[in-house]
Amino acid sequence: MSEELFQAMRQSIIDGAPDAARNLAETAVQQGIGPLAAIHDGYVPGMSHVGEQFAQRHLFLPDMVAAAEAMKAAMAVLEPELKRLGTDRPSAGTIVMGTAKGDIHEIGKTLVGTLLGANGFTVHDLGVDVSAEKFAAAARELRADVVGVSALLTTTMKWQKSVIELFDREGLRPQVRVIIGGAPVTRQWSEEIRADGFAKDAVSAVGLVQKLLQAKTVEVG
Ligand code: B12
Repeated sequence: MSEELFQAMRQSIIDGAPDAARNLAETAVQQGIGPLAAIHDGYVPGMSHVGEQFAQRHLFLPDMVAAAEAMKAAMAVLEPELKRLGTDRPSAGTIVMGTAKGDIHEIGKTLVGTLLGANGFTVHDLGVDVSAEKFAAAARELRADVVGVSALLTTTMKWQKSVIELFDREGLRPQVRVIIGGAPVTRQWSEEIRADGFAKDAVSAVGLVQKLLQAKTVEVG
C-alpha cells in the first residue's frame, strides 16, 4: 500500500509536479505514514533520479528546478509534521545551519535543521550562500554549540574547509563543533579538513550532534 504511495511520490518529483507532490504528502499524513519515511523512501529517490538524469544530460536545468519546486511543496506539508514529533523539552543545544558560499542548494540543509529542531535542539538557519565570516559571526553571537555546513557542489566543498580554517584562526573551535554534509561530501573529506563530524543524512546528523554534545558535557563536567 505505502509502496504504491512512495512510487507516486518519486514520480511527482520526476514530473516536477508540485500539486501532486503536495497531495501525496497530505495523503501520507492522513494515512499515518511517518514524514521521514515519506521523505526518504518517497521523495528523495525521485531527487536522486533527477540528479542522475541531469548528469547524463537526459534532463536539464529547468527539470531540476521543477523537481526542487515539487520537493518543496511536499516539504511544506511534511516539515510541520516533523516538528510536531518534537516535544517542549528544554533545548539540547544551539545549532547554526547553512549552505556554503556559492551554493544555493537548500533542501537537505533545511531537512537536517528541521529534524534537529524536532529532536530538541534550537536551530538557527542562515540560509544559502553563507560565507565563512557569516558562520563565525553567527556562532559567536548565538553561542552555538554546533555549526553545520552543507555543500552540494564539488566546487563549493572547499568553502567547508574555509569555515573550519577560520574557526581555528579565531579560536572558536573546539568550543564550537563544525560538522559537514551534502551529497558529494565523504568521511574522507571530513577527516582531511579536520571537521568535527560528518553525516550522510538527516537521521545520522541528529545522532552525530547528540554524540558530539554528550562528549562535550562529559569533557566540561
Ligand atoms: C534540486 C537540485 C538543484 C536545485 C536546488 C533547489 C533548492 N532550492 O535547493 C537547483 C535547480 C537550484 C540546482 C542548481 C544547480 N545544481 Co543542483 N541538484 C539538485 C539535486 C537534483 C537534488 C538536491 C537535493 O535537494 N537533494 C535532496 C536532499 C534531501 O538531499 P541532500 O541535499 O543530499 O541532503 C541530505 C544529505 O546530503 C545530508 N546533508 C545535507 N546537508 C547537510 C549538512 C550537514 C551539516 C549534515 C551533517 C548533513 C547534510 O542530509 C540531507 C538529508 O538527508 C542534486 C542531485 C543530487 N543527487 O544531489 C543536483 C546537483 C547537486 N546539482 C548539480 C549542479 C551541477 C547544479 C548547478 C551547477 C546546475 C547549473 N548548471 O546551473 C546549479 C548550481 C547552483 C548553485 N550555485 O548552487 C550537480 C552537482 C555536481 C557536482 N559534482 O558538483 C548535482 C549532483 C546533479 C548532477 N548529478 O549533476 N540544483
